[in-house]
Amino acid sequence: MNVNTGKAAGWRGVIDRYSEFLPVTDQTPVVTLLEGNTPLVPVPRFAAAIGAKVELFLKCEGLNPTCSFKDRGMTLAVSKAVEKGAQVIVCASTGNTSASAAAYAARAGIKCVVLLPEGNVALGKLAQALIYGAETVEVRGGFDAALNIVRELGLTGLVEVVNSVNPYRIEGQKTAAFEICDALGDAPDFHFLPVGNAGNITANWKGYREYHAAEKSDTLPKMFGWQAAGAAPIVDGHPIDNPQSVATAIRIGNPASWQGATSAVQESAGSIGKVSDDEILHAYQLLARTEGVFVEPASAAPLAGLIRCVKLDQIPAGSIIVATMTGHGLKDPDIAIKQAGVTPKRAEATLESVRAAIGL
Ligand code: AN7
Repeated sequence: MNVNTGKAAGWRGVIDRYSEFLPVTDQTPVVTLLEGNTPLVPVPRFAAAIGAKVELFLKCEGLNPTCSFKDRGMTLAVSKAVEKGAQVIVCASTGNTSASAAAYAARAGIKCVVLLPEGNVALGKLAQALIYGAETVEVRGGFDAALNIVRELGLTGLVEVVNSVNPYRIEGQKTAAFEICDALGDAPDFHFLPVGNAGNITANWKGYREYHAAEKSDTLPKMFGWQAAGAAPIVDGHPIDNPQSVATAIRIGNPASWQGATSAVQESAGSIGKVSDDEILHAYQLLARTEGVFVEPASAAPLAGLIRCVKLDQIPAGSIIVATMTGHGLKDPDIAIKQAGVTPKRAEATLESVRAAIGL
């Protein structure tokens, strides 16, 4: 079967689609799982529920091959690693980077080593690293300590680091901004997204600027980044030793792309704020119930931030807002079950018993 015809024709991943903006040549061996091309979903019921008179769209990055935005950067980082002959890639991760690295390494037929903060990685993400066959090491410490070890491992020259300190990660991730502009016909007025290691806010802003410079869009958005209150080094102005949040993805105390985040916010006249775990979980559940969109807790941070901005009347009516939903809700089933706060009702396998259980 020719995979370039029939059902498989069309989308061939972000490197194929946006190669003119990426550091690739005809010689680059493209390692892809056909990531990108994610839906930009309008969510008017959620906007109404929070009293926002805006046009709100969610860039649903949980619909990538490993269910997070990380695949955009990983396709490029792994392709470039293979191009230069690397045999082993390595990363530290709160879970999504490791899931993505493990998948793309499997796809490329190379080895992958992931360092995870012990006890603080959501179940779905751990399952991914293990099933894709990555050498998985739980480190007794947080993400920041694990990233320091990975940086040192990189200096040995024996492995290729695929954390976002690898510039190809940022290059690949900027394609999300291209897709948003292509879908809307221009940049939105505001772009809201969660901030952990700060690679994604850096990447999206780079994407908007490059598209604008190439005259593919006429405007630039204001970048609004959101950290979890217990893990908000950029907002608080100093690294956090023991970051805490229900949103384990963004439990990061010393972001690698701190400077990139600060520049994005300053250059775009945006801001970085912090939201509490309660605010995150409220937005998380409200989104699921008003729109049927299930994201992981970290992705709800920008929605919690939007709720706050609307209350403070900081968003002009009629604004076009995009919020990045960075990861799928199924990544972290434990939190969903806990937050829902109910267990299934029980019934005998009879009509009467089920009718009694549901009160119908
Ligand atoms: C769902 O996987 O850092 O600010 O090691 O998984 O670019 O770090 C994950 C980060 C937001 C923050 N939402 O993005 C990792 C990791 C989700 C995430 C972020 C992450 P950055």
